Amino acid sequence: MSANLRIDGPRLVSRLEALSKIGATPEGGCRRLALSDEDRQGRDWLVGQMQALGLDVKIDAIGNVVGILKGREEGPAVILGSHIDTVGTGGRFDGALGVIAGLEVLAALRDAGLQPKRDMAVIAFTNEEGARFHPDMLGSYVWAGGMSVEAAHAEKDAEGAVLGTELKRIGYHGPERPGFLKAHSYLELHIEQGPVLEGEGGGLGAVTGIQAITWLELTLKGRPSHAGTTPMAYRRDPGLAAARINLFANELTGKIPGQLANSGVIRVEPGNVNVVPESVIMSLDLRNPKDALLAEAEAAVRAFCAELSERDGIQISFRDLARFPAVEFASELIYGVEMSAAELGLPIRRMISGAGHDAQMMSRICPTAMIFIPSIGGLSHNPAEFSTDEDMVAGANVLLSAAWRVANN
Ligand code: HGY
Ligand code: MN
Ligand code: MN
Repeated sequence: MSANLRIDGPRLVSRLEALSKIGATPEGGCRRLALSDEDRQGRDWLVGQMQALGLDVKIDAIGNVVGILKGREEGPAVILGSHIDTVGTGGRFDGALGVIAGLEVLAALRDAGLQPKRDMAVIAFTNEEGARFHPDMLGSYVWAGGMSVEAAHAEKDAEGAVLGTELKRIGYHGPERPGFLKAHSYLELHIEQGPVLEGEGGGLGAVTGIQAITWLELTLKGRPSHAGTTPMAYRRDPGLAAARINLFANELTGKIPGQLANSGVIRVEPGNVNVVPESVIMSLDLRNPKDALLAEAEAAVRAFCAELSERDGIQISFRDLARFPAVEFASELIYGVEMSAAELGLPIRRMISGAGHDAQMMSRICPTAMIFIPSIGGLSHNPAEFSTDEDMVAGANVLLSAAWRVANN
C-alpha cells in the first residue's frame, strides 16, 4: 500500500454518527430490526452515500445492498462488508462499523485517485442479526448459496410477517441474483463484542474463525388450569418445564468445555397470572468452538426434554432456527491483516469470534478474514455498546491496507 494511504478518520466517525441517528433509541443505542422502517431508512441513507461516492449500486433479491468500485481488470471482486440491521437493544457499532469502514476504504482510494486491479465492493447484508427473521446471517447465507431466495422469502417473524412481503414493502426486493458479484476475497471489520481485547489493554484482533452456533425453538404444550384450585400433582405446567430446560442447558456449560447456552425468547400462553400455562415457546442459543461438543450439548438437551416430557406429561417439539458449523478463516488473509497492523505500528493478536458474522457465510465461497476492535466493557447487543474513535480509525486503516493488498496481488 502506498505508505501514507490512510482513511479519513473524521469522515468515518461522522458517517457512523449519521447512521446511528437512524433508529436511535432513548438509551443511546440503535434499533433497526431487519426490514423495519428504520432498516429501510438506514438502507436509503447507505445507498445515497454509495451513489455520492460514484459506486455502482446494486440490490439483490434478498435485499443485500452492494456498492461496486470498478477495478482495472475484469474478474472476482474484493468484498468488504457487514450489516446495518440491529437486535432490539442494539448499539451503534455492531455491523454498522464494518459497512461504514468498507465505504470509507473505497472513499479513501477515490480521494487518492487509486484504481485497484480488481473490482472492490462494500455490502450491507440483510438480516445478519436474526433478531426478527431466522436464521441469522440470512442475507450472506443466501449470497453464499446456503439458502434459496424462495425459502428466505417465506420466513416469518414472530408476528407472522413474511420476509418477502416486508422486503417488497420497504422497496428492497432487488433484481440482482444473490452472489451475482463473484468474490475473490472477503474482509470484515467488526467490534469484538466481548471483553478479551479490552482485558488485554486494547489492541486489535486478527480473527482466525468463528465458533459453531445452533439456535433451537422449543414448543412446550401442557394443560391450562386454575392456579388456585389445581393440586400440584395434577398440573402439566410447561412454564415449569421451560425453566427446568433453561437450567439444564445452563448446567451443561459447566460440564462441556467451551459450551455456551441461553434462552433469549420465552413466550408463555395465555400469559395470565392465575393460569397454569397452556404452552410455552422458548429459544435456545447453543454455541461451542468445536462442532462435536456442540452436537453433544444439543443431544443432551434433547435427551433431557424426552425424559421430562415422559415424566411430566408435557409435549415438546423442536424447530431449527439456525445451525452453522465453526469456520476457520484463510491463513493468507489473516497473515495479511497482521502484516497491515504491523506496518501501521498497531498491536494485534489472534482470536476466534464468539459472535456469528456474515464472514461465517462468506468463508464458504472465498478466502475470508475479520478484524476486531475492542468493545469497551465487553458489551454488545446493548445500547451502551461503545468503541473509541481511535480504535475505529485504527481498524479501518488495517482494513484499507489489507484490502488494498489483496485487490492488487
Ligand atoms: O448472534 C450473533 O452472534 C450475531 O450477532 N448475529
Ligand atoms: Mn454483527
Ligand atoms: Mn450482532
